[in-house]
Amino acid sequence: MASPVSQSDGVFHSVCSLDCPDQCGLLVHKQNGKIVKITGDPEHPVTKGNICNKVRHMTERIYDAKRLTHPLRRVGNKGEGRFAPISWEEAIGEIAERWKKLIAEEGAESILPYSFYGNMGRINTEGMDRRFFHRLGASRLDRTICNSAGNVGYTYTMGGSIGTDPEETIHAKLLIMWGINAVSTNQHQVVLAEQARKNGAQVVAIDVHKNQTGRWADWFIPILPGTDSALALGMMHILFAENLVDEAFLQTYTVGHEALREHVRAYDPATVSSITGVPEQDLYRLARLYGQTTPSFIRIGNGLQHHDNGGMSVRTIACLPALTGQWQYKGGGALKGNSKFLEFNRQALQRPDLLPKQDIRIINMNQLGNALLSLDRPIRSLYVYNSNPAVVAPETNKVIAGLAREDLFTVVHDLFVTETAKYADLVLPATSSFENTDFYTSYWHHYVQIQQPVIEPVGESKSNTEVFRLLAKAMGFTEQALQDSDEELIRQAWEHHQNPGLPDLTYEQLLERQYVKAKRNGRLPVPLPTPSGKIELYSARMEADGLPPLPAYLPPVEESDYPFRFIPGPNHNFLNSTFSNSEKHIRLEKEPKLHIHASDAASLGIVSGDRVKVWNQRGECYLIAAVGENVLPGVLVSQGLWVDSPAGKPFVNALTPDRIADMGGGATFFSGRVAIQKV
Ligand SMILES: Nc1nc2c(c(=O)[nH]1)N[C@H]1C(S)=C(S)[C@@H](COP(=O)(O)OP(=O)(O)OC[C@H]3O[C@@H](n4cnc5c(=O)[nH]c(N)nc54)[C@H](O)[C@@H]3O)O[C@H]1N2
Ligand SMILES: Nc1nc2c(c(=O)[nH]1)N[C@H]1C(S)=C(S)[C@@H](COP(=O)(O)OP(=O)(O)OC[C@H]3O[C@@H](n4cnc5c(=O)[nH]c(N)nc54)[C@H](O)[C@@H]3O)O[C@H]1N2
Ligand code: SF4
Ligand SMILES: [Mo]
Repeated sequence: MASPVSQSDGVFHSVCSLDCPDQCGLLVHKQNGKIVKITGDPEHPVTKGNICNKVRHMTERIYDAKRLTHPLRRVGNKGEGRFAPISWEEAIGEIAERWKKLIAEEGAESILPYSFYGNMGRINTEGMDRRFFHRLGASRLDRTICNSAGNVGYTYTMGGSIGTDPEETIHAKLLIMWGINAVSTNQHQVVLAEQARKNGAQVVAIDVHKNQTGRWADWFIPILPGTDSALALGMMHILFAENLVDEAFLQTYTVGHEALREHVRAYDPATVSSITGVPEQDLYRLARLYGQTTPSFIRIGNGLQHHDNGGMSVRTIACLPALTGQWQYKGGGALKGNSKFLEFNRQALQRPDLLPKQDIRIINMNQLGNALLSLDRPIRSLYVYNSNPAVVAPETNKVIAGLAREDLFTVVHDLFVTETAKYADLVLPATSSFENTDFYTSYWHHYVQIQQPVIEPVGESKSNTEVFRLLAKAMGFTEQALQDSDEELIRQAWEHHQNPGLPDLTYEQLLERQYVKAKRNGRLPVPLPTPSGKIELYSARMEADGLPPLPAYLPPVEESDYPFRFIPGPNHNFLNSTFSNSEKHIRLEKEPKLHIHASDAASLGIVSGDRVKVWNQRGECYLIAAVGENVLPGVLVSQGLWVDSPAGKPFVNALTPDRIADMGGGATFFSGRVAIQKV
């Protein structure tokens, strides 16, 4: 069959490359060699032809006049965004020359890659790049900005990213959306929940903000930020006290249930209510509803783990389904992530054997500002791809001060001149995923998909894999692994992968079948990959790691006396900072709002629509007040990583802490405190 790129007209299978759990199947419509429309693929078993507004408008982004088409060299000051076009030969030549000199003078660890999942394609985000930087011997980046704390927390309990098959959640009778704004961030979970609802299921949302998801739920439970583990422990207290637990399941499939039963006596409803702000009668109602409804499903979101104690919150909530034995029932259980089912051969793809030595320093991406400003052995060159740290990383002012260093040689590879790219010495144009070959594995559903290029690269843009092949050549690296083609990379990722759920997956099958589902070894795949093979309510591994072995409530860090807790989350029409430069998406969002409780607003003389300054010891930003009852008193919530606003600088991460969470080196975006005033 001819490849889509060689056909000027037609409709082609594709996959959404954005960092979104749904990982939708797409259809790309082509006319006269150009993409004219993107729709959902009705044949995708989970997403079934529905896609979000963001991607329905994706054609405009692919052909956006602002899109980069040539490499650029900076001609203005750092941050000014003035550039002149250069050739790829010049760009690659200059990078190689600068890096060779740096390596000779200061060692390869003076170079730092910085990337995340602006594109979820595996070979372009964690394939050829890893091989290249391993071989280079550059400082290593700990990619912790998203879900590290929660993943580690969940793994202590369950052994890995092993959750309910979302397709089965249509059978649940109770669905708890816990710290997830699913209407915006996991819309197909909402579609599945709606199906369950038609069969009589109830939906509960537990959140610090009554947003789209809270309004959709049957019952919205507002909670104070960072107190979720206390709520879960309070539920456990009632479940044990009222004999709403499944003793047989606890005996067979868990360790530590006796110790947990004793331990949760301390979390009595009065104590838990005072910590969480959830009234005692609501706590009883929730615990009884959970204890008396089967199957019940908890969708654990990312928001509740962006706190100092986020790992423990997820670790604790992950224990709940075991108490009532929910893992036995179709649609029961919990889901934080499901990547374990789609594991491929990471070693073969990433080739850690190319590292020149094992003890290369590792830098936590949440502390980029510190890394650029205060390391004894300084970073002299930064290479950014698939990410926009000037907007998405915490402590923006430190990050910007670092990026502004005259002695830092910065290269940014992106589709646009992002805020980060404005500080680059060289900017390289990236292809969109529709111009690439790659494979995609969801972290929510169980399908792997392949993407073949649908159009030729726009302008002179190049994919990440292609740029790293060019850089490897220019550096004089002769390993074949650094010249392997995209197809070879995909083949290697699926050879000897030891994933029993995808026994003999080949490149050809991926092409032919389009949507390949991993098989699960049962609802609760026992033995679990925990040390005991069981669900670990008591975790000896946590104890060895210096953490409380039983679930616990550890209060959030009180970093200052500023009066408000500040939760700056993502919004509906952007994808992190992606689309924040698009007129259409900005229009849909209208303005960067700050949600404040009516009582707080009244005492500060603020009404809806007022421009407010929000500040703390780290910085300031300007937002538009939205007064109401959508947040608890003492809590402020904004949505979206904005880059431009008529209200003034909207960079919320100027206020967020770069403290590291309790587990996994995770981010603590939502554990900061701020003050506000009307301007
Ligand atoms: N439209 C859209 N979709 C996206 C994204 C996007 O930017 N826009 N981003 C993508 C990415 S990278 C990710 S990681 C996911 C994130 O998507 P989600 O998993 O939904 O995570 P967040 O939106 O960060 O936060 C979820 C909710 O947690 C709440 N929250 C904050 N702190 C607490 C707390 O202490 N307790 C409780 N119970 N709730 C709390 C917030 O108010 C928010 O409603 O979405 C992905 N999908
Ligand atoms: N305040 C606050 N900050 C947050 C969050 C929050 O909730 N609140 N969420 C955090 C979370 S969960 C995450 S995951 C991070 C996400 O942070 P990032 O990973 O930085 O995500 P984006 O802002 O979407 O930026 C991705 C960039 O990659 C580029 N890109 C896309 N495809 C390609 C490609 O193929 N090649 C190259 N070279 N570039 C490409 C895009 O154009 C875009 O500029 O943000 C974090 N920051
Ligand atoms: S962003 Fe998410 S919901 Fe939208 S098309 Fe992509 S995968 Fe689907
Ligand atoms: Mo994320």
